[in-house]
Amino acid sequence: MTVRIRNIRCITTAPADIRLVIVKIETTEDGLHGLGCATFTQRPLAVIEAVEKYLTPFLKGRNVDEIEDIWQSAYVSSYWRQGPVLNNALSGVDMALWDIKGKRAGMPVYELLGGKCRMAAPVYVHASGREFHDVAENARELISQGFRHIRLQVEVPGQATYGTESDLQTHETVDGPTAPQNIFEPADYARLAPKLFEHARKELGEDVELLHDIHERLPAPLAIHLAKDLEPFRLFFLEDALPPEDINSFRRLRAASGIPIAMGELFTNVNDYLPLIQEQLIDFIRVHLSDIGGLTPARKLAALCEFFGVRTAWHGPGDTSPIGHAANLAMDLCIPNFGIQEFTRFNQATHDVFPGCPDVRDGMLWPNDQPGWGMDINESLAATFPYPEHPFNGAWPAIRKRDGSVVRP
Ligand code: GCO
Ligand code: MG
Repeated sequence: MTVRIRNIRCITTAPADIRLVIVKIETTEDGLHGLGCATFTQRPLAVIEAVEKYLTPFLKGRNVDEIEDIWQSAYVSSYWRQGPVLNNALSGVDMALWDIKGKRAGMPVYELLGGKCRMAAPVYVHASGREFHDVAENARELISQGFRHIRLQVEVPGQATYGTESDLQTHETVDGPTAPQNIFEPADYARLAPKLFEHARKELGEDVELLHDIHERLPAPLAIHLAKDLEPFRLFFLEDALPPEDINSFRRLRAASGIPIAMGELFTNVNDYLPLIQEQLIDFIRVHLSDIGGLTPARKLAALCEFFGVRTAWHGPGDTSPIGHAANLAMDLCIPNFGIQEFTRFNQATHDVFPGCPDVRDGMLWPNDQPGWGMDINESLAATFPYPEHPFNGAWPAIRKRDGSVVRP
């Protein structure tokens, strides 16, 4: 008998103090529901509106089996498309439908996609600190826990540096460029980062894979310089060397340096990946699944990358919900061109709210092999973790140079 969408609604929760949005699809079959990640942590309220005011009425009554057609028709139902709000809304629905399909088949989603070609997904985790010494100590601790891939970030003294505690969300209390509060000088950072890796290689040796995220904070000439300066330290990859607005400069970066390049967590239009893949200007594709519209577009991109020797490194920060991590993992397990999985460990509250969270062991993420995503959400517990107070409902704070000009995130 045809199973239909009975209702689509959003569940908000913040068990790790990060605003998550989960989409729940209830069906006409008793007890059968699906969960999807629609987390756009800087604009969660806009996503909820997009789901509940637009997709819910549009999709109520649809046959849950028709994932591709639901994706295609919902995608164009806004006429203008490919932005993070609508893509996240669509992702919530898309992932929830894959979850339902898996449950109906009695299979984990990776079985629907062709089955495992690896038993678990090697992950990278983050080490950071105020001084080189702290970063190396944190990395050493992670290595002792079995991790083999570590991303290193160090604070530029006194500056709001991505990936470190100094980047905490301080909000401007004056407007405009007159009195910058979160100061960041790209050139200071570009001089410091190679020294961190020199120190880390001395301290940690050669047997660990090291990664770094520029987080789009450098203009192209500085990014190219940094890429060259980092070459001796044999990085696994260098991430977001340039902002999405500057993808043309990847040709210059590629020509100048042999460093492995990862790019793409900020793209929301899948077509932006095409020149980078076709021209082999990157080695790893970074995709925040919910920001491009879910599993349906992501699996097509992964297949495209396979033909160009580009490997995957799906985005896995704390603002990917556990459902989003489960979707990342499902793809990691069944695609041949998997590269690495970024992973942010779940705290106990997150495990409690999302029973079935994938498990990390021996530096790898393991599925629980249950149907669908193999996960659920405890809604009454989720409700006990409301969004933390925030003057702008989660917005990213402005980072500025000393002269007051805004620096990209
Ligand atoms: C990463 C990312 C994140 C983003 C965050 C934005 O590589 O993990 O850059 O830390 O900054 O997801 O909300
Ligand atoms: Mg990043």
